[in-house]
Amino acid sequence: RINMPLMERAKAATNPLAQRLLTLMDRKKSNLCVAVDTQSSVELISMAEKLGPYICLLKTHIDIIDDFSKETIQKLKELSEKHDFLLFEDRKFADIGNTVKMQYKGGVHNICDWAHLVTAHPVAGPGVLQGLCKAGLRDDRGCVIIAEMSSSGNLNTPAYIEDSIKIGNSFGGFVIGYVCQSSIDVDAGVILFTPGVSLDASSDSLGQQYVTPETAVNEKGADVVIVGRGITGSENPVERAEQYRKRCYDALCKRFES
Ligand code: UP6
Repeated sequence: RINMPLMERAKAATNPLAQRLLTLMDRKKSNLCVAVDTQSSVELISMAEKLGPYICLLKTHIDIIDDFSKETIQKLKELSEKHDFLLFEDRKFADIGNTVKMQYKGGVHNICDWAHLVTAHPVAGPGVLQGLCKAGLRDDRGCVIIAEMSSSGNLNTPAYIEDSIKIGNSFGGFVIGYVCQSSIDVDAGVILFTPGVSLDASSDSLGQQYVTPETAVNEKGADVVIVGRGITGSENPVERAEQYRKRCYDALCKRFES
């Protein structure tokens, strides 16, 4: 998996959305996911418009938006099509199946209607995925399991990570990959996502820990690199996004060649 080019991995993928994302990454030469953690929908849309050309995924925390409306979602959908990126809502579902089914499909956010991908903690067991599947099993919907977090003092032991993968593997039609901090052993068509990446800082004041794009790709096995404040908090987010895109994609291509 580690050294296989994206299109070979897309062919190996059994999950249609994993196939679509790997192909998109190859076409756009981007394995960059930007995390736009803002409370303003105007800012969210403006970042999506500006950064769209450089990214494969736009990661949201839709529940932090103060002025959320259906129009926010309509614009995100339009920009996702215009700039060829997928929408990734980092909801981190973690409850029993019956509750997450309603959290996914209901409420003002109706996440299932617009987010191609969502995240889930497997701490509650396979029920979380059964619940999500009940609401959203279709070809253009998928889930990324949080196997290991980037924050200091996290409770993700090696046994937890291993068990997370077992749960994820048993939902191969819906789970396209894992958020993790180490090069875990998964099939070629499965995608690893790594947050905690910055060129400016090694940590924040609330437990986040950062590495460079090269460390994420080479040492942590990242296929998709997730960058938030390193881009959105900079003076020129567009220039910064292109810089991260290039560093992340070059590192990935070097990995294929090694
Ligand atoms: N995130 C992490 N670490 C994890 C899982 N998710 O940082 O283990 C998410 C955060 C945030 C983004 O919720 O949206 O990735 C990282 O943002 P940052 O680059 O600004 O720290």
